Amino acid sequence: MKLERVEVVHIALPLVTPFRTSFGTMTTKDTFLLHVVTDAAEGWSEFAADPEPLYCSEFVTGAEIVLRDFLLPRVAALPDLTAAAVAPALAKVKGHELAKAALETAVLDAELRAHGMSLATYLGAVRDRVPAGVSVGIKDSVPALLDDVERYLSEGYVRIKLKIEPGWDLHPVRAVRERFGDALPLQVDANTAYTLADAELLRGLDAYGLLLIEEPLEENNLHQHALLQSRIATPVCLDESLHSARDTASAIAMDACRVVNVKPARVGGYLEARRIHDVAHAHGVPAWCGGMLETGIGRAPNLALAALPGFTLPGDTSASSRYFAEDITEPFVLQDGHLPVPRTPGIGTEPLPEALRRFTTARRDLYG
Ligand code: OSB
Ligand code: MG
Repeated sequence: MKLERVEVVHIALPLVTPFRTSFGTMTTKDTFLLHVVTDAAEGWSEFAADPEPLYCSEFVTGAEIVLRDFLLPRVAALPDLTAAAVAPALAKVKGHELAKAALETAVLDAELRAHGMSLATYLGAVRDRVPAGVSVGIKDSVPALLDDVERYLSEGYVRIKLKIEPGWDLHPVRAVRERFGDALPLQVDANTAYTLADAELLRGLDAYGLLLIEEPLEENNLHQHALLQSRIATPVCLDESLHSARDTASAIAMDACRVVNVKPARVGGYLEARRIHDVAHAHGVPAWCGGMLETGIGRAPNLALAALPGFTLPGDTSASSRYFAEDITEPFVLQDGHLPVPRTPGIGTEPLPEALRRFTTARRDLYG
C-alpha cells in the first residue's frame, strides 16, 4: 500500500457518569480519531490517552504533534506500507506507544479491508463473543457504589472491577463482598496509588478472595511489585508497567505479576499485544483485555483481541452504553453478559458520519 492522506478528527463525547480513579475524574471522552487513506483502502483508529498526561505520559495535543512531525514522515517513506512494517519504521522514535498504536491500527484496518479479512481472523480469535467485565469508579459513598454495582450486575456484567486509592480500599471491597457474596468475580485497580509501605494494608485485601490487584505501586517498578507479591496472596496484575512483550517476560520471570492486563494502545498496537498474549499464554499466566473508555472505534478491535485463547479472564470491554448515551459507531450491546466479536473486514466498524459530525470538535490534515 501507499499512504495518500492522513487526517485527525478530534472528538468529545460526554460520559454517562463521571469516572473517578486515583489519578483523576473524567466526564468527557476527549481524544482524536486517525483516518488513514491509502491507494488500497481506508482505515480508522482511536488515540487512547486523554488531554492530560495523568494515566500515562502521552496526551492528546502532544500525540498529534508526534504523529505529524516524527511518525507519519517515517511511515510515508515506506515503499510498501503494511501494518507489520509500521513498528520497525518507528523503532528509532523512543516511547510514544499510544501514538504509534493509533497509526499502526489505522494502517492495519486499511490493509485488512483491502484483503477482506477481519482483525479477529487475522489475530487468531477462537471465540465469537467475549465475556464483559465493568470497571467501577471511586464514589462519594459506599451506598452509591453498591447502587452502581447492583445496576451493572442486573445488566449482566460477569465481573466487577473497583477502582481503589488510599482511603477507598478495604471498606468498599468488604461492602461489595458482603452485599453480593463470595462468588462474585471481583478485582481492584489502584492505578499506581500505593507504595511498598502499604504492603500490610494491601495484605488485608487477601481476606476478600479477589481475582487480582491491578498496578498497586508506581509505574515501571517491577522490583517493588515482586516484593509486594511476595507479601500478599492476591495476584498482582500489571497495567501501566507493561509496555512490551519484553517487559512482560521480565515481569513474569521476576514474579512481579501473576496476571497480565493487555491494552493494545499501551504497548504500541495489536501486533505487540498479540505477542504479549503469546508470552503470557506460554507461561500459563492469565491475561485479559483492558480498556481506556474507548468509543466504538477503539472498542471493536479490543473485542477481536479479547477473543484470543489466552484471554482467560473477562476484560474491561464493556458495552457502549456503560460509557456513552450515543456512540459514534453502531453501539456494542451486552447480551447475556457478553459482547459480540466483530467479524466484518478490518476492525469491523466505522464512524457513523452524522454522529461523528456532531461530536467532532476539529479536523486537520496531518499528511498529504
Ligand atoms: O487503569 O484500566 C485502567 C480507564 C482509563 C484509564 C485507565 C484505566 C481505565 C479503566 C476503565 O479502568 C476501562 C474501561 O472501561 O475502558
Ligand atoms: Mg488499570
